[in-house]
Amino acid sequence: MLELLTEKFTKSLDRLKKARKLTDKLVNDVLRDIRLALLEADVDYTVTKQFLKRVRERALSSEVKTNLSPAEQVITIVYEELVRVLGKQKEDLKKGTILFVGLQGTGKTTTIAKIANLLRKKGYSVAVTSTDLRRPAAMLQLERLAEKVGVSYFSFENVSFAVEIAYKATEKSSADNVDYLLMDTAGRLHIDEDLMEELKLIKEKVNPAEILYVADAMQGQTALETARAFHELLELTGVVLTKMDGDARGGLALSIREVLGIPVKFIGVGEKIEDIEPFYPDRIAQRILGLGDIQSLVEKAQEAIPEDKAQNLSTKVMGGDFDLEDLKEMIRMIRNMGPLDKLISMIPGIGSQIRNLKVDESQFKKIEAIINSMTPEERRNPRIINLSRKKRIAKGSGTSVSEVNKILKRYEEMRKMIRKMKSSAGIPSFKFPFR
Ligand SMILES: Nc1nc2c(ncn2[C@@H]2O[C@H](COP(=O)(O)OP(=O)(O)O)[C@@H](O)[C@H]2O)c(=O)[nH]1
Ligand SMILES: [Mg+2]
Repeated sequence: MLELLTEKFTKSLDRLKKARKLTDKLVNDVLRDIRLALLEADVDYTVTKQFLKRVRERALSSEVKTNLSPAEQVITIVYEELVRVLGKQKEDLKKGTILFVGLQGTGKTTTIAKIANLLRKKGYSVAVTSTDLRRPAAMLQLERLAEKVGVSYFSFENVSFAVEIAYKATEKSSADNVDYLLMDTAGRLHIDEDLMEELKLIKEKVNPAEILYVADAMQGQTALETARAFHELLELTGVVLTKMDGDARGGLALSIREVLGIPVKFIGVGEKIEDIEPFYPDRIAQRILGLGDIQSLVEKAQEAIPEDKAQNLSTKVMGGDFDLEDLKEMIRMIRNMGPLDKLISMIPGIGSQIRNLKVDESQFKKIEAIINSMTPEERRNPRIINLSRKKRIAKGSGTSVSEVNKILKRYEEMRKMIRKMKSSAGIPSFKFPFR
């Protein structure tokens, strides 16, 4: 996601880092780089122009603080302006009926399931319904997803009008005290008068708390015009950008707020139910500038690892009796956090540089298999693992003696490193993993 911008921005800001003074020429050079990067990323032309104008004015004005290096000055300004373009605060969803609209195939139905899952996990009562009568398969898709996520799916027999379903669903949701009713609508390949009329009628009938426009980020600027047409008719309250995982450019994310004045509320980053993130403009700006996204990383870690367990493990590690059982637990916790390549991309300064590195998750599976094939005694005291034990472990885990050796060696190295960290005065407290 956004790799292209991150790469270009990082490169251009690197030039600044080497400079001692902020000259007009330097600022102009950097702005030229940024301009190219933005246009290449498919950011709207007017948005690009205004963005650069603001950065230039501020960079060359007296506002510039002298206690910052030239690079820090410009990076701060670029960061603040990026956040501005992206829309400042993250916006929450209002309770009530939420209507999802957009063209066919953009990810409406999938997004409804993802958001239903998020809201349900927060403890809200959530129901979903579909007004897409033209395609029975579309209704079935949502019904299945609702079941998977564990939220109610409202369906009505013998109803042949979308507007009627919409109305009945809202009645049922107030009778059932539902906090959020997520309503799917039919999509078309292109804007179509009948469909727009239907959406307008639904809006009038159910008076939704929010109307979210679902846009496929990979469609770039053409999506901007479609979004405008929907906005003119329905007054959208927010946008969900899907398929950000596939779009390295991200132009739509930077343009839509500025051009239409509607906030991006969520981004879809994959096909699975969990692959959705609330849109935090400041975090996105940090990612674009190659500063990583530490907050999201920490939140993922906190979700995956219960506080007491992490605390326990860190005490154990620092206590010196770090055994193979602990190593296994550590790997399990890390794997719980999600695909590693996605996590790595959030690490400051590193993510953008090693984006092509494919993390080999099978390595982790192998280590787990090897540790699983050991007896509890062997895990607590790996020193007793002699050749015949190694042979048994290799056989049990479907690996080889040399692979078992490799893991044991790495474990020994880790133990040594931990001991060193403990004895060095520079590290007052070691917290696992990020706290
Ligand atoms: N990679 C990726 N695929 C997505 C995302 N959101 C949806 N999709 C896929 O896009 C396709 C169309 O999604 P669907 O929800 O049926 O679109 P709808 O016609 O607007 O309801 C499906 O194959 C989804 O799995 C996303 O954020 N990332
Ligand atoms: Mg659909």
